[in-house]
Amino acid sequence: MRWKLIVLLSTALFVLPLTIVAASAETHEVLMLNKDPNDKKKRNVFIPAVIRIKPGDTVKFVSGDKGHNTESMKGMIPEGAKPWKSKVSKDFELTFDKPGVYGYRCTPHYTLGMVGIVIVEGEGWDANLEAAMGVKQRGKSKKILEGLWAEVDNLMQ
Ligand SMILES: [Cu+2]
Repeated sequence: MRWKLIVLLSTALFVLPLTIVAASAETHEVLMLNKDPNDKKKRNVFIPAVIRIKPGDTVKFVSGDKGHNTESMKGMIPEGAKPWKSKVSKDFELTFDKPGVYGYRCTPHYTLGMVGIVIVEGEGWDANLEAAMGVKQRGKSKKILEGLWAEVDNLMQ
């Protein structure tokens, strides 16, 4: 029957692009660890600390060691983006839709320098960069973030 074929084809044409869009969104892992596996002197780290992803991608924060979490930092996420705060010692997944830079920290270890940055590609992704860089930091995070911003600069070229 010809109409069955037509129904089948139009369904395929409708479903196929949706499948492709869903399949192209990736999940990236960021480990929350007591020690940097590549430099044992660095304690309380997100690995990788800076990550560049596409809109619609998900970051899975993996509780590699207990005692850590992820929390967005005030003034360090794009306008209109939703702040987050995960539970300590738990994995946490977050999908990023809005282009821009997202600064985050581990709540218990912020002053010890446990901070990270997610960069989401897309139009206007540098709109909140200056504001995020200008946020005043305390403790060890001040110095750590200086290094991370240099990485961000490279990744946004
Ligand atoms: Cu921590």
